[in-house]
Amino acid sequence: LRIEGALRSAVERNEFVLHYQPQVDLATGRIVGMEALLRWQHPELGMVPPQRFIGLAEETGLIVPIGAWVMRTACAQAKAWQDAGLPPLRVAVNLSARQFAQPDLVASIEAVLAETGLPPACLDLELTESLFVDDVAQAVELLHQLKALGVKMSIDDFGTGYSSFSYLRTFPIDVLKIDRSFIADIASDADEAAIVVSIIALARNLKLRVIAEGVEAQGQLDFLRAHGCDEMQGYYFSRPVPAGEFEQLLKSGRELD
Ligand code: G
Ligand code: G
Ligand code: NA
Ligand code: MN
Repeated sequence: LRIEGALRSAVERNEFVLHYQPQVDLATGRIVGMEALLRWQHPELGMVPPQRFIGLAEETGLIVPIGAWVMRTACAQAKAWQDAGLPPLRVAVNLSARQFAQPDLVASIEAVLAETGLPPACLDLELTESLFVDDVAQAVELLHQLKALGVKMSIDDFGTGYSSFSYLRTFPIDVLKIDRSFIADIASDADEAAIVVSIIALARNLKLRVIAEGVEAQGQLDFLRAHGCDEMQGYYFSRPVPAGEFEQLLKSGRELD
């Protein structure tokens, strides 16, 4: 309860920050995107991890105003870096079920793009499969409306949810993000390896880009490269970092080797 009250006032009190984690192209070694990840810096509780408040924010509906703040802040940041002459990046923003169910979702994203001036193709919406199960027809319609804005769409945590291959045909998505639980043991476990190889093949055949999440080790990277994965995200290259650090990373021109 205490945490709910605190969460309620966190937006006005400016207690949220975004950290950014690089997404790296495996062919060039360059940073091509970033995922915006929400952090709550409470004056007394300290840094509250998302696992402790995203669920509550979701239940209480507070995720709607918080999510709107995330969207605005991430798009404004991406545009500011473009304007500063840094190489244009895609910014990925997580959408929760509550946000997905808001009747004004499309209009609100359109407004953020207009307000910030970020090219729509630079915004990537991360969706989980669970968003599609309730009403598939309505989800398809919504995705088409989002697609019409020119934004990109990714399926987050791919393979862990209600993976139905039929929606991959009908949904206008651009990217599959392989859940990190599959990446952990790819270098040693034949079954995990087989799953990852199959997801990469599936993405290729459907002309989707594929991003491996949670890459922590050279062996995982070698495996993903050998099997034609497009991009990686994970501690091996960088943890999610505050905007200032991310900017330094961009300016340093550091590449994955
Ligand atoms: O950020 P990790 O660094 O700990 O994130 C933990 C969880 O919180 C992940 O499942 C991630 O998708 C979720 N998360 C992080 N930022 C956001 C956000 O801005 N919106 C939503 N809906 N979920 C987020
Ligand atoms: O659910 P989603 O995929 O949006 O959340 C991303 C989560 O994964 C965040 O909590 C982020 O901090 C975490 N993460 C990012 N890279 C790594 C990694 O290499 N290893 C692990 N264990 N977690 C990671
Ligand atoms: Na995500
Ligand atoms: Mn994920």
